[in-house]
Amino acid sequence: MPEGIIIKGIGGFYYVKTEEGLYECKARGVFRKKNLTPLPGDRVSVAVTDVEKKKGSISEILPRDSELVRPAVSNVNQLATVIAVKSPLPDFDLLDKLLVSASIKGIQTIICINKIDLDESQEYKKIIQVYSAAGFKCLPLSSKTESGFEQLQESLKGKTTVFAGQSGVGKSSILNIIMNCWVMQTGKVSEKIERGRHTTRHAELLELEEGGFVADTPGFSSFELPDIKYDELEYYYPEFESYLGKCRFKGCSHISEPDCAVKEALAQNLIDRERYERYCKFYNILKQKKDYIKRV
Ligand SMILES: Nc1nc2c(ncn2[C@@H]2O[C@H](COP(=O)(O)OP(=O)(O)OP(=O)(O)O)[C@@H](O)[C@H]2O)c(=O)[nH]1
Ligand SMILES: [Mg+2]
Ligand SMILES: [Zn+2]
Repeated sequence: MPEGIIIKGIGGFYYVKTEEGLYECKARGVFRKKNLTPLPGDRVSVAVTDVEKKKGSISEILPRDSELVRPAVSNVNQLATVIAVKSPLPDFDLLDKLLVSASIKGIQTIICINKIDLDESQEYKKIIQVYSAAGFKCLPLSSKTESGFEQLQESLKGKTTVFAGQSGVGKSSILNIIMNCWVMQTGKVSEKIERGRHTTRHAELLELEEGGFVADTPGFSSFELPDIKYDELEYYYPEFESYLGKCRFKGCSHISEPDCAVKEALAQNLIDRERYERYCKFYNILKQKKDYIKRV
């Protein structure tokens, strides 16, 4: 029984890449009963029903290491968050939310800073400074001039990476370069809506020559932090790590308490102020949600 990875699912069919080629599979009813939907990224066993036509049915889904909801892909081990230095200007709220969400799921992240060809004053260097100091790997890119791609390809080898970020930052353009062909539609949102009105967007894993998979996602219109307890948010800021547990008060929120190690680090510019302010904002949002749930 061949084993493989689901690379996409469309209309009840799942396409499974195995060593013997690509199989078109149906899922067995047993999954429906268990309320288990096969996802791209799933490692599965295929019961072959037609060798010639490469058809079969999925007989088993191996345990998942991780599961993303948007897009629905399993076994993702890297999230490539994409921002553009310009056009559109970076949405740092969204970036930080994505970084926190990935960290909650135990998925490692990289930050792609695209469109550096438009960045005459080299603003991107400041972004790199802030985010590398916070502990993230940053890659400056231009899909126009194709610069920075060697380093990016190196970071993708052997992993399943999902690209995510605002609309128009160049996710699909980046993937087209990585895949060395026109696999993803790019361009202005308005044009895309015209062209793509009737095409549902399914996540599809694209296999890299050097091993590993990548997947594109449509740009976010809004993105909420996952429902975690507000007092856990601190764990998802790598730059806070060495200060946690060193504040005067147990359960310090690092917002209003005195003798706070995080705030001291902030005062010494060891923590970026804007990242910190977004932390405070997210903390308050999570706390309000919690208080609201308590009240009703
Ligand atoms: N100057 C410049 N333009 C770029 C670059 N990368 C992408 N673009 C342009 O930016 C526009 C948006 O690119 P896409 O790749 O469609 O962006 P996307 O992130 O996939 O957008 P959504 O699919 O809507 O989420 C297109 O017109 C691209 O040609 C770049 O590095 N430099
Ligand atoms: Mg796109
Ligand atoms: Zn504190």
